[in-house]
Amino acid sequence: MTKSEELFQRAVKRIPGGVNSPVRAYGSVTEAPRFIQGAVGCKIFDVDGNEYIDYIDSWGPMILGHNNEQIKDAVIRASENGLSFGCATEVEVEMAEFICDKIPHVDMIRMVNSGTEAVMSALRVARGYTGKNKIIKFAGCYHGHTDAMLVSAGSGVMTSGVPDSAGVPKGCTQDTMLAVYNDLNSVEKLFIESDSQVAAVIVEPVGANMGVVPPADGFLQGLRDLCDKYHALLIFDEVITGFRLSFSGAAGFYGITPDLVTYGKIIGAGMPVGAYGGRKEIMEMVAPAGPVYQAGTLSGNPIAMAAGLTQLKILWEDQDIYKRLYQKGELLYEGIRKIFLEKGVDYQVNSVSSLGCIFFTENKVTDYTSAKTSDTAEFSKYFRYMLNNGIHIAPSQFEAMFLSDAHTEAEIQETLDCIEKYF
Ligand code: KE4
Repeated sequence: MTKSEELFQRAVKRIPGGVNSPVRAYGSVTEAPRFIQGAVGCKIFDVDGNEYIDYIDSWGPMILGHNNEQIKDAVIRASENGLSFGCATEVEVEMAEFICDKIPHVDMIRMVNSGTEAVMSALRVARGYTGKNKIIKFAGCYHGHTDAMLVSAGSGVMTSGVPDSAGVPKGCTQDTMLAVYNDLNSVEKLFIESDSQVAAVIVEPVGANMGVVPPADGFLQGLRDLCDKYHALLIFDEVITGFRLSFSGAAGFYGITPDLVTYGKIIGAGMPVGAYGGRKEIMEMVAPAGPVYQAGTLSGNPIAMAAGLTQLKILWEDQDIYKRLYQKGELLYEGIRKIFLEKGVDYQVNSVSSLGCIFFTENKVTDYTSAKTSDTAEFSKYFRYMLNNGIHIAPSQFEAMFLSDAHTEAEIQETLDCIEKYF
């Protein structure tokens, strides 16, 4: 028995499913999860001494690669003053100023402790600001596990959400309406049906939780126009794309201005940080400045701020990283497309810059319904082959591969060689 297997046997006795977040359990790929000892750069090491090229990257935060020296030093230095005070600190002001000075559509920002908290809070602010209750989300988009967002029908448009988790009362999702990603008509239909009672449309500007689904040309601008037409707020959930596609995230990459934006992952550099921000007149609704309540014991934690601010400063000062990430993405995903072409494999490869994935379906994947035509059993076989050949990808067909600045051409070529051998 491997140490990972032994740890998993112990874990399942004390932690639901043996993990602290479901996807880590490898449930859909019928393997015992690898327990990780450590990581550096683009490599990750499990407790049995196996080394992998890592494309999970902690689900996105490790854009510079694991265990970055400057970030580690900043955490150690900050921890020498104490771990948490529950009081205002200078680094929180520096973090807020740094982001607001550099991202045009963020006048004010509030730190929280996860992407879920950022989304939950942004939805509450949108409702408080507009005085409306309805929220439009897209089937297949994941915005964390706040009750109102645990609605994601497979196909078609539903005009009122049906919870897809136990424990979520209908009342929590009755104001959540589901549209079809990349289908502006499905969105306008909901605006009309709800008699313009929509507070906000929330969208992953690049779908990355149904696998990677890029926005069709005009989709994001169309959402912007519909929100203006029906007086709703446009919320970009940039927990994955924020500071990844550009320093201003997908908003900067595609040139679309959201009213509110949510962040996670990269903003904390691996420490528990989320944030939401936007126009001043909206954000001044948030307590104690305004009537929308939101709070958090560890929000703006000084150690987490030291880590996140250090990472953001590195990204800001070396913006060539975004070109490097784009080029690495082209190398990897175009490389896979070339292999499929040569081998007559008719699976799909969707990508946007450093984000991408293989869909095990011959259908073009443009939304949740088409994503779900993927053969997850075939994916599971592929996952196990890659893992056992030293390539660590997400244990689910409906996740993204994450490239970091630490991945070099050598690792990308090693990955392509492995994929070529498999297919
Ligand atoms: P967290 O609460 O997990 O920090 O963020 C929730 C969230 C919100 N919005 C988007 C677009 C997200 O992708 C996420 C979380 N992403 C998943 C990966 N698909 C986190 C991994 C996990 O759940 O363990």
